[in-house]
Amino acid sequence: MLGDPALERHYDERNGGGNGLLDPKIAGRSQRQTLLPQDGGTEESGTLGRATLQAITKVDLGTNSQLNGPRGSTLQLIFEVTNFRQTPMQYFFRVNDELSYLRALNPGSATIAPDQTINVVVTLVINPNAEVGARDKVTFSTEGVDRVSQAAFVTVTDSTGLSDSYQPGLWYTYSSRCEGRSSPGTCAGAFWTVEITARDYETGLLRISSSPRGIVYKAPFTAGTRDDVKATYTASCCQPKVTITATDVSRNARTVSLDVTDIWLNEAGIAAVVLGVLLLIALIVLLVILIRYCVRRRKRAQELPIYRSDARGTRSTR
Ligand SMILES: [Ca+2]
Repeated sequence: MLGDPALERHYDERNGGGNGLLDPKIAGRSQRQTLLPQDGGTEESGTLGRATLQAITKVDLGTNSQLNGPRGSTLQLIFEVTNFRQTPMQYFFRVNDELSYLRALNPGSATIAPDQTINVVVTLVINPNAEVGARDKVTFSTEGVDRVSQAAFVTVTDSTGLSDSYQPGLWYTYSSRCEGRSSPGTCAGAFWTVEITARDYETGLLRISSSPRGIVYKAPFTAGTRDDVKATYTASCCQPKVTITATDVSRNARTVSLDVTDIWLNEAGIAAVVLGVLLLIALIVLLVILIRYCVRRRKRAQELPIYRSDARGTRSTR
């Protein structure tokens, strides 16, 4: 599926028809290679990327994108394209969808300076005869040195729209920490990694972002999905803090602030602490029983002379 023919003509006019975007061979290649840059990105952040963190192109869906609307409405999706390379790069953009709601793409190409982000606006008009609940899968991708794509589900709603006031779920686990390497003198050259999972049950997850940036998705996902979305964040031990935000299609956001130098216990550590507390409670109970026993014994010992004096017959008992 190569998208809306009108939109492709739009590309053709914009780019003078000479950039090869409409060449079926190139178009086919971009379909096949959709996954490669993202996979490469994950690998980079895990191995060689530890030194550079991210030397790739990244595409994110902007949080002000409109992923649902009633029949006949005009929606805009904003794709944020970032060039993480050290040099300016020229990119061509393309977009396709399944239900032919696409109307415009702006700009069709751009040169992005190092470490800069530009917004590419994709405009859709929902078919007036569309069924409520229909989902159009829109796939945006870059062409040029990197082929990176990001897909999104656009959902047709009734006139009241979708209601969702619940934040997405957000979970994390550290896969490496800066043990012994977190002080300013020892942090250089050491890295830490946290694995993130986010999920939104209502309108679906839009994106996971971080400050400072550096989130890498483990696999391509379609914005609006209700499945788990997994990502990784890796940073130098000299930068121990990060704020991670998961946002759903209705712009509900959940944020966690992490500091890798915080005291933290793994499962074995938690088990040891629980066992220690249980032992302490057992010890206290034992001590209380012992004290009560001793007190009773002493009481009985104090009462004994009275019995003795009784035995001498100074007083009669019973
Ligand atoms: Ca939600």
